[in-house]
Amino acid sequence: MELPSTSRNAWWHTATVYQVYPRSFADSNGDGVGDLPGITSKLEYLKALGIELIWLSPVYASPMDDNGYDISDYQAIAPEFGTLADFDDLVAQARSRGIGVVLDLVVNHTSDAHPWFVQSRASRRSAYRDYYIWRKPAEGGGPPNQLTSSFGGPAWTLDERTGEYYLHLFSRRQPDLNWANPNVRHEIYQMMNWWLERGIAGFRMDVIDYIGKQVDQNIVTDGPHLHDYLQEMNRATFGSRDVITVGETWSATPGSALLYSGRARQELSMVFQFEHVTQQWDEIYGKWRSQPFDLVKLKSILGKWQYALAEDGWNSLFWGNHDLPRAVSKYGDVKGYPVESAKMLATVLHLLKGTPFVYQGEEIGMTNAPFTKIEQYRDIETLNMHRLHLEAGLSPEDFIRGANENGRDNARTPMQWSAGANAGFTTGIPWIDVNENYIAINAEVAMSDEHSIWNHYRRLILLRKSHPIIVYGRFQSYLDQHPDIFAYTRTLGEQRLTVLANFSARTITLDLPNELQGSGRCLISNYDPVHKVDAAMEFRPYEAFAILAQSRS
Ligand code: TEU
Ligand code: CA
Repeated sequence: MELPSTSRNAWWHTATVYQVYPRSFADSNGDGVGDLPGITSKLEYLKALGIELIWLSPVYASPMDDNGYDISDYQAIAPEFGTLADFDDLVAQARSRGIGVVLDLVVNHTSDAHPWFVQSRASRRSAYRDYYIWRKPAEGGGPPNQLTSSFGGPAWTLDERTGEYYLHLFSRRQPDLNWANPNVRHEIYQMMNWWLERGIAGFRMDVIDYIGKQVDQNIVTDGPHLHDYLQEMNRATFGSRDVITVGETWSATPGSALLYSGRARQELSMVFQFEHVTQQWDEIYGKWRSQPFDLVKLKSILGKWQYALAEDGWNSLFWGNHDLPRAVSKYGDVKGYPVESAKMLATVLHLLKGTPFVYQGEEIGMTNAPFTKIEQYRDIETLNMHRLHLEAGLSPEDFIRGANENGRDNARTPMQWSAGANAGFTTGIPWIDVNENYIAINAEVAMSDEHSIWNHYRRLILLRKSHPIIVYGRFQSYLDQHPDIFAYTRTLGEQRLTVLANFSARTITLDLPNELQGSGRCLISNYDPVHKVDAAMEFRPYEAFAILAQSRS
């Protein structure tokens, strides 16, 4: 079969990636914290699901100010997660099951406990001073400029000892590295090679769109040297190896995504783009006051990305991760149609062109945990915002309501393995409360039920491996203005795949355009199989299905 030349020959085009948040995945020793041996013990589970890659959120040595996104030693494992031997064992055991391990590369910043920063702050003349971003106070005192931290407050902290401010775009315990310094870049590349030598399958790159920042011009994302650095990194590290790389880029546009993932450019395999996430945020309060869900907007954004990266570049596909609300809570219907809506969301996403990412627990329909008080939260972002928003006059109840919708911890509760104590996650006291719905929603129940969300994910993951049209077919959207129906086709050669989904809890009847009508083989559906699309179709609540047909040429 003739495949589009721009997207030929990458093994990860047919793979589905599973994100493990180690702290919450599986605890092997009863200390309440998930760990590497815990992950290794669940490889059979992931293999059964059809997963070929695991993206591990950070497991490096860390004071855990931001759950490991603050690294104090890039070449050591945090003791609570295990040892390097445990890591090597995980990689080997995963490989023997055809699963690769992708590490989270957090190199925009380190922990303030990293030896580089300890030396950097010791003196203005330290050899490491220029590893970070130091500036004199503004004239008349105060921070050098108005840049703010993602976790609230100024992005600058005054270090008394040397009388200068250092930059931290996240917590004050996450000082930003100075990528303009070639020594910094060189040390990072060496570290990356050290991990590549250990047999990892690639990197997910934390806020990688920040590394070209030019703080004196107030430029944080997409700085002038960003793509030079990525090309240099590619040449110095993974470029010669067959690995997968995905950049976390909140600022990405279809245009910049082509720079990151264009085939000829030798940068990354793909990026995570967040337009479909941030379209729901408030202009001033961001995610802490979200806007009502708008399917027309969502379709236009996802469609725009499908069209833009059709010939070159590559899309990532995801609904959730450890920073975002649970997909079914955000876009589905947890109260009325938890199973139907979770399957619908999976169907729509996994049949698009790109590489799908599943966030742990999504495959069993885990929901945002309903927290009632701030004491249940652990996340630095939520705790900081709580303080700031209450100071600004918000009521504690209103804050908790917003946090339940979009707080990171509500989607970071332990993986629900069984109906046993603590959902089978730990024999000890979990580091964060288990969602109380684990009796009904857990992996054990899900795997034994042919009609479960889990089995629906398993089928979708398998379909991608066996149907090139899902991997490479040309995307075309329909019914763009319809408020409830998501409709698109994929075409490849003589084949045509029609995907139709009802994003609402209502029964929707509508006249379908000619191009969507016809009959074929039902590849997947969340009600009974549908083999034929008629002019007048009735969609049940959250119904979604895909029909494969020979196209009319
Ligand atoms: O996230 C980047 C990031 O911008 C998020 O913090 C985001 O702004 C926030 O969750 C939305 O309110 C990455 C990691 O995925 C995240 O877990 C880390 O906290 C952050 O970088 C710092 O390393
Ligand atoms: Ca443990």
